[in-house]
Amino acid sequence: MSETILVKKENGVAVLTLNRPKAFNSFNREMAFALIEALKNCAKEEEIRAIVLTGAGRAFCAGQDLKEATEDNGVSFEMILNEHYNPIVKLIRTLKKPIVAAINGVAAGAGANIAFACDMTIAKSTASFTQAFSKIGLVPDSGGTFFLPRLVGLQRATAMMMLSNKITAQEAVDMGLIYQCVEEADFESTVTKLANKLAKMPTKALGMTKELINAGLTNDLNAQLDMEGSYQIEVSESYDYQEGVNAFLEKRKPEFKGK
Ligand code: T3D
Repeated sequence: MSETILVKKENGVAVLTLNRPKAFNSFNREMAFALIEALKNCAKEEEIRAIVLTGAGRAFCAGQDLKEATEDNGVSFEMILNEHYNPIVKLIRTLKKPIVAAINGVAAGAGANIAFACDMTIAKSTASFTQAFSKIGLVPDSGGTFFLPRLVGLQRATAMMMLSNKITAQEAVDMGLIYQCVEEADFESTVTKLANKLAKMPTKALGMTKELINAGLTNDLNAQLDMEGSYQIEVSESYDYQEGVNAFLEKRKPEFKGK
């Protein structure tokens, strides 16, 4: 495994750390492929029931490595989009386990949009977000034009994407862009607590919830109600549903197995 992604597995949680701190964890081809591989492994490994995505050093991720993008290295924009960012965003959305983005510092360009594609995004109070694309004459990618208007509404999303202003972690929470903003001293413990909690929950139901949320972004109400119905019937046959109901009736804590 490439050193550009550090992988730590503990208590059912895989922590994936973007690890190119000198370049603010911007994506080169090696790191993009390593992240894809790490996400695919997390999807396959049954014992992994929650994932944390974070960055090493001062930044979360500054998006595309602009040095690599402008070198004469045979890597085209088409390859960068089709082989790096699009697969990463699709994997994040289709992986049937919760993914927490732990934003330790600035998240820019594709780095910001990858953070917004995660299931729950928690940022250090000193972290910030910027679309960045417009400042270098590009359009947003990595799902930004899909997720941002849905998260914060058309006006704010348009302003963010056209102006590329820096948004603080607290502003991001206030506008519904991310889940939580946490003081620096409490950041790691808050992320660990949330990830450990998610890893002990009924993973099958959480994965299916994620699929429903994905579908709800484009379905009409009838289609969504039908899908909820069939998923509820399916999940009612799971081990964890039996365990959840039994634990409730027996007034004890459930011990979910994730299936
Ligand atoms: O092929 C394609 O390009 C298509 C794909 C596009 C996807 C994208 O993500 S496009 C957007 C690319 N990202 C950006 O435009 C962001 C560029 N970076 C910045 O605007 C700023 O660095 C930040 C706002 C992220 C942080 O600002 P600040 O003042 O805290 O830090 P800094 O001093 O600008 O950067 C610190 C170091 O990180 C610096 O290295 P140095 O000079 O100390 O050796 C800087 O060069 C490096 N760095 C930051 N961003 C990138 C980067 N190196 C390479 N690529 C970067 N994107």
